[in-house]
Amino acid sequence: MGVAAAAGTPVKRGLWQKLKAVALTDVGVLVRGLDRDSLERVERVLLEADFGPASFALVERLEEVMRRGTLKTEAALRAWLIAEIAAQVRDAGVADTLRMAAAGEGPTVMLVLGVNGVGKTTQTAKLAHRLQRDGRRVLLAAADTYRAGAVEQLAIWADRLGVPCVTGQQGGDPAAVAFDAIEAAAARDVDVVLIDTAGRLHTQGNLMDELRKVVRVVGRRRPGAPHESLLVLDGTVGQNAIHQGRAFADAVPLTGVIVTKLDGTAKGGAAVSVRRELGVPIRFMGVGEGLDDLEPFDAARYAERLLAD
Ligand SMILES: Nc1nc2c(ncn2[C@@H]2O[C@H](COP(=O)(O)OP(=O)(O)OP(=O)(O)O)[C@@H](O)[C@H]2O)c(=O)[nH]1
Ligand SMILES: [Mg+2]
Repeated sequence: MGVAAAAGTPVKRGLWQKLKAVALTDVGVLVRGLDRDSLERVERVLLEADFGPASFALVERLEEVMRRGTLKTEAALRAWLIAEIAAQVRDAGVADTLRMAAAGEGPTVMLVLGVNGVGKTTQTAKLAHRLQRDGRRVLLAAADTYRAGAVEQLAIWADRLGVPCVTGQQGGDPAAVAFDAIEAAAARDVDVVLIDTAGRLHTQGNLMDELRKVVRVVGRRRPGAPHESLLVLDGTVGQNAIHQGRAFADAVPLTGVIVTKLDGTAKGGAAVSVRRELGVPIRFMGVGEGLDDLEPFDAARYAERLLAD
């Protein structure tokens, strides 16, 4: 195989390529089993891919199965790894059924939140698209009154989707926009209000307070709302996503997580820790910039993506 010879080349490699390079240094490996050094290198690759403590469990299991000599081909090793990683995240997700308000109760309210640039606005549009496909009438609320151009960005998506978009003034109160959006939804017989919020660092106390206020105001206007508070996490940022997640979960009762940018990343292992650390299920995976690039979270597909050949 001689994969190790290519180890120094500065090509952006996927996780499987990296694992192959450190584990399958020659054809004899699958027969002999992995030595200590190779196992340690595998562990390092997994840690770098943000698997966190799950890395140790994976390597332990790998050592065991290599010793038994049951993995005879590269393909078998890859399939084994996919199954193992899938098993690690299996309990991380739940079915993609979004909580909807009961019939006759008025609009369902969904809040999309997270730090800057993780993909909130894009996932809001993707969710709207998905709900529309299910026959729901959707309305978007541009509650990012903070960043210049944010309202316009959401309005463009609304235009493409052919759905109404409630906006406020730049610098205005996002809670007021959310309130107005629910009013508009009730008047127009809309099923779901999707509220896009401003990116905020989990360390910005005043902005986290602002988020709490949005939740409070929404809940007062519409008992039971928000029905969904979805935290968007960038799948490529690693363990830091967990710190962000914790701070948001402290501020707002989260109902689910959307992990984005899982397309073409050698990382993404952080999703393994999300469920365990936050106690919040992953609902969806963002796998691109288009409207259809939102998949219900599925452990096997997730593992397949991470170990794409
Ligand atoms: N590759 C990839 N890119 C994505 C995905 N989701 C969003 N993006 C891109 O990420 C960038 C940021 O997306 P936005 O939706 O504007 O992120 P945001 O969280 O709303 O950003 P702020 O409002 O500035 O906090 C854009 O270029 C998107 O096209 C995804 O699943 N995969
Ligand atoms: Mg945005």
